Amino acid sequence: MELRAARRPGRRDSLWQRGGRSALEHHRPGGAVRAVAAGALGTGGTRFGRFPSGGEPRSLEEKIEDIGLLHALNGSSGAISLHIPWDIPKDANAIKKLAAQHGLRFDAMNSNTFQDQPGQKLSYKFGSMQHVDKAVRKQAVDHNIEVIKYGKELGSKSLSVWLSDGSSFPGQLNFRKAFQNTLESLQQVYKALPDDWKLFVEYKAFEPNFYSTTVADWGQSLLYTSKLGNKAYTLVDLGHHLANANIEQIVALLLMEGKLGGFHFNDSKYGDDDLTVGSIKPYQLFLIFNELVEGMDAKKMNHAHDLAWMIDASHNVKDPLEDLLQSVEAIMIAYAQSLIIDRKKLVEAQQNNDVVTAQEILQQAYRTDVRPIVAEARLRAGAALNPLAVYRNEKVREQLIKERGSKTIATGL
Ligand code: RM4
Ligand code: MN
Ligand code: MN
Repeated sequence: MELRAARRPGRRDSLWQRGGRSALEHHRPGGAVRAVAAGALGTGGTRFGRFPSGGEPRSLEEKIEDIGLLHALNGSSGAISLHIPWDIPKDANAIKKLAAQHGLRFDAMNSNTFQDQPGQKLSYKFGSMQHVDKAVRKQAVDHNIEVIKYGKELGSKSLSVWLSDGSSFPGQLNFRKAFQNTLESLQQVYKALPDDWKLFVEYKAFEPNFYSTTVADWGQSLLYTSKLGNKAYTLVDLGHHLANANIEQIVALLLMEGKLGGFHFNDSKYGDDDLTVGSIKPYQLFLIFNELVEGMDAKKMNHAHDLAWMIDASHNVKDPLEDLLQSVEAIMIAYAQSLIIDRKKLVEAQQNNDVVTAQEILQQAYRTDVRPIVAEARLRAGAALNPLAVYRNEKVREQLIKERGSKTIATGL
């Protein structure tokens, strides 16, 4: 693999004079990742502190510029997923125009009823859509409807709902009532959803509540999305499972049911760590893509468009943009590896209960170094052969710090 950084063919200008060609021209067939959660562009923190790397985006406009830069470098980051109220577009038309200049579209809109905002009337301390008080539930529903309104203005086609609702101690909550309240609230949001939109219901096993979560796992999410209707789908965030959960099996069954909406990619060792995709369990990522490719092909789905491919990560010690480049690369590698699995032989081996051959087939693909072909495909699509090297050689972070300052803090977690 050629490690030397390559620019787009025929481009002599620095990445900083990005006039002219829009990154949209460089569509990658089957290109995997389209969206990056807008919260993922700053340095994340823990409750112990935050160590910003400087030059963080100070506004939605600057977040869009950052993702535009990623997209120009890797040709596979062509959408942005906004959080409201962290990323309220003040002038939707101007924001849309700016995004289009960078070849970006708006993927799922995210609502936020897990934090209290300044000036908010009622508190979400004891939940939002599950709340025992109808007025709190209504406030949460209204917020989601407002998020849909922002999304419509931007041309988004989906809403992601992640609820932190749950309980921290036994006895705090009636599980059945909490479920029913949440379902009723979601039903009202669903009613406000345009016909060509999708509603994603994200699940998470624990945190910030530590005894129960009202949408805790894929079964519970599927229960909600099945009751809601065919515009509702389950969203899988890789870090939201209990340890050692078989995520690839979850993915296979959700796909089978036509209920898989998409992903929040990240990686984890212990919990919702939000680490760089593929940094801890790359084989698991490959096995997930194995199920995805097999399952999407069985349903004749479009790899690029029929699911939402988003990254939901937090960067405590790395430059967020470098981290995101690594994440997208890990996804492209796992995707490419899953495309070279000898499916015919695998079916045969399964049919013959030949466990050894089945394992050999998967590992043959997993152990193939597809990095050169992923890089070549990226180059041919007009992006950089080695995005990370270009980013470093062009001293992008240094330029961002010069432009924006060293103490800027992006909205998000
Ligand atoms: C949650 C979940 C959501 C994300 C928030 C900030 O753990 O992953 O998707 O928007 O964090
Ligand atoms: Mn998530
Ligand atoms: Mn999370």
